[in-house]
Amino acid sequence: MTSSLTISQTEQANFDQQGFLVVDELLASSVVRRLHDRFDAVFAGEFETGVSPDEVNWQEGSSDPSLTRQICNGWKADGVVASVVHSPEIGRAAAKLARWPGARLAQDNLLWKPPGSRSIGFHRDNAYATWLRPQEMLSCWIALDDVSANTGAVEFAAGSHNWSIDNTPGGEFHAPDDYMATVRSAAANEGADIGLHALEVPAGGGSFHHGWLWHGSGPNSSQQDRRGLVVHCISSEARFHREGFDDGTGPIYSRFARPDDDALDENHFPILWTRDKACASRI
Ligand SMILES: O=C(O)CCC(=O)C(=O)O
Repeated sequence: MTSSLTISQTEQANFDQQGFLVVDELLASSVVRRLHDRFDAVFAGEFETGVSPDEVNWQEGSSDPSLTRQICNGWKADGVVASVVHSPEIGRAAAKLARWPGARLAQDNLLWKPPGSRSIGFHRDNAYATWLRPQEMLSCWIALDDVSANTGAVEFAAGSHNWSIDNTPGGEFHAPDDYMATVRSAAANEGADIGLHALEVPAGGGSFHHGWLWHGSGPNSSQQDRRGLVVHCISSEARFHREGFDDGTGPIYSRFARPDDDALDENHFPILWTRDKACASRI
């Protein structure tokens, strides 16, 4: 990370109200360039550690070129991705914003929207996390290209983390016919305005967003790539919730549960930062 990420009281208050916080600079340009090379490698199936990511949803040569390219837990395959998504600074900021005693990495997400690629449907991250208690994520989205609205920027429905959470569907993630249908219907049920905010940031900048915040992204109608690296954090105290193993991403991540213990395995869900450890060693 470029510097220590501190969250001021005003930023915390804005986050509580809006459900997201924009950060101008998270990564130095030298790291962004290295990540461009690593994105080329992992989306071409070159996994330098010899370990496959947990979700390989797009590969060069065999996948639909009009879709947003997506790989989850690329950190298992690649050291440069790991060095960024294991950041204690991101973990500390996420824990502070979520008011957790610490943060673990639930999942990373490598997302690449080439020119002309289609949308990501509006969704709430927590809706996929039925297999966790607390069912709470807080995510850091890092831009690896300059992002403007026409490159398919992430769009947040400001304040929607406070809308009701009953029966929130996970939603179709890749290229639904109408990428805003879910949020429109949620806003109508709530009697609220959608209040869209497009995340327009330079490469290396990004944001933190609340796990119940509705967000998605439109097609990339520009001639530029739009790559993003997402760090989905959870509480350091989160545990498996077996009743949710069949929903959301439960079928994928419940494979890391032990038969007789709900604790999350450090090898798959590493701790990024905890208050106690920081007191002893870092702050
Ligand atoms: O990059 C995108 O378009 C979507 C990102 C997203 O869904 C997330 O960060 O949770």
